[in-house]
Amino acid sequence: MTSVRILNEKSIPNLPWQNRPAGSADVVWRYDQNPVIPRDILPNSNSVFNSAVIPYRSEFAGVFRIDDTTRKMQLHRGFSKDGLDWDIDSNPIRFQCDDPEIGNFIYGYDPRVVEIEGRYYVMWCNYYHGATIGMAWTDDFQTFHQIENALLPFNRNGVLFPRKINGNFVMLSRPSDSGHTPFGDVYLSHSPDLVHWGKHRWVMGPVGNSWQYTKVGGGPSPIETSEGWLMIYHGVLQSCNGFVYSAGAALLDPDEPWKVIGRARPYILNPRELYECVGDVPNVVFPCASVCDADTGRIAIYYGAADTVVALAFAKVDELVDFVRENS
Ligand code: BMA
Repeated sequence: MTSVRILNEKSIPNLPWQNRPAGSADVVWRYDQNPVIPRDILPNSNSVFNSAVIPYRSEFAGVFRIDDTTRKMQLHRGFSKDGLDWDIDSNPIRFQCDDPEIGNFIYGYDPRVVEIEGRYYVMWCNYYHGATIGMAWTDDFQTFHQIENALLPFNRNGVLFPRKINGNFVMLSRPSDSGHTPFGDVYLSHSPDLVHWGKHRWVMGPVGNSWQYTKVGGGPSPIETSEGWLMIYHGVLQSCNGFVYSAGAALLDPDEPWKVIGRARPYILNPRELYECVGDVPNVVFPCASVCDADTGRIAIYYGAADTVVALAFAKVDELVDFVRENS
């Protein structure tokens, strides 16, 4: 065991948590009451999945992907005292935007939320002549100020790091095409102001003959540790029956985070429970948020299951870091 220090995280005494089940050796284990958010949490929700949760004013806030019963994909805010029981606004978020062309919301999905210097930033897959990375900030989860789309279409899985690195905001993304892209590598881009993005770097691609051989994409915001940035991401395998989405873990260089310093060969979570294998899109686990308690190193990972519900899993920072190092 290495002694891993967690940097830049807060203490979250009310983090949802269950110990690893007796007899299990898994590095990530599931909440035994999954799914934590049912598909019909709103009267007109078809599904709620691939959603973001963040500590907020000693409780939790979230931005949820909800597809309604017309199958429009929208983003909804929600609040919870314990990260388990959620009060989700039945009205979708209406982003304020100075530019009506950018603020013309057609659809949004797969949100991530990160706090940087006391402000909350939401990134999502946003329609602008194709899927790209939409971005907004909020101080209160009431008013959301939309800024420019970060990148050109087609792109998905925009994930901001929780702090500037060498003076720049840093974001992972996955350039793609207009469909259910059968390829995809993770790239990293820099910005001084969250509007102008450049200094693009390649981070990682698929790995042949594995659970991540078709494409990979960012997941939650990376967690900063003394051993590098702990990155949880998704990887896809194309079977004769369609895509299978699993989750993996890697370590990125502290100062030049496009450099991968470790990447576990086995997945850390894959679809095997009924709610992960049966739903609108079978065989999908898709993590979008990880909440880490600095005091204990506990992580609560929120993930979409089968494009239908939100599920929760647990891990410990030091164990995940060790897992990456021992299995790279
Ligand atoms: C991806 C995205 C995700 C979804 C996944 C599996 O391309 O659309 O929202 O969870 O496919 O359907």
